[in-house]
Amino acid sequence: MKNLDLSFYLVLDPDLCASFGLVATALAAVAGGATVVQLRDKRAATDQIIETGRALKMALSGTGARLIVNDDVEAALAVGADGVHVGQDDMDVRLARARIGPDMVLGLSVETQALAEAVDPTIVDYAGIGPVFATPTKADHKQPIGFHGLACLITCCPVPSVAIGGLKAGHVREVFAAGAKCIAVVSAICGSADPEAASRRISSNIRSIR
Ligand code: TZP
Ligand code: MG
Repeated sequence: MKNLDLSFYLVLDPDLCASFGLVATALAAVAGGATVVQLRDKRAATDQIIETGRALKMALSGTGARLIVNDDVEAALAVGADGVHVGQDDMDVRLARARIGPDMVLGLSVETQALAEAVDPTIVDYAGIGPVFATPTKADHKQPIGFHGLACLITCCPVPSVAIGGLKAGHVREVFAAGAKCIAVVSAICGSADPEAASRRISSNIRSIR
């Protein structure tokens, strides 16, 4: 998996990050232990994603954290991001892989057992599985799967799994016990008054079970 430390994955939300901004929130989260940062801005046009993505890439350089761009393959390429994450309704993963080449990371959202079984490990590097719980962060999310559903989907998914949806520091143990390689959070960090401390709580919980 292209040297990607998939253990602690921050997904940035511009609204929730409004008080500190995307770059400062990402840096605080990485200082607290986040290993992957995804730029997810559903309202931005490609130009705007590229501008923000370049600022993030510059800020994160030298930290060891990896940058993933959500949805927009062309923006991910223009930014020089480490990877791109697509949903089932975004660009087809075969087309995305053809466009980004073999070296960039490609993540795919998976919400059901059938979709988990259909993941092609020669194309997709990791699966984002969820939502584990209902969450106000993603208005149109699919049916929550709970930890039991998470474990089931992970069992039939041929690539490493990133659990997402309503997850907080207190869920770390159950997420990894279900077989996930990674916990992904948005509001647990972006909505926090102290993003670095919030991130540190999650990473220290991860360390405590390893
Ligand atoms: N995909 C499934 S749930 C979700 C995404 C992007 C949002 C998760 O946000 P939060 O605040 O960690 O519940
Ligand atoms: Mg998408």
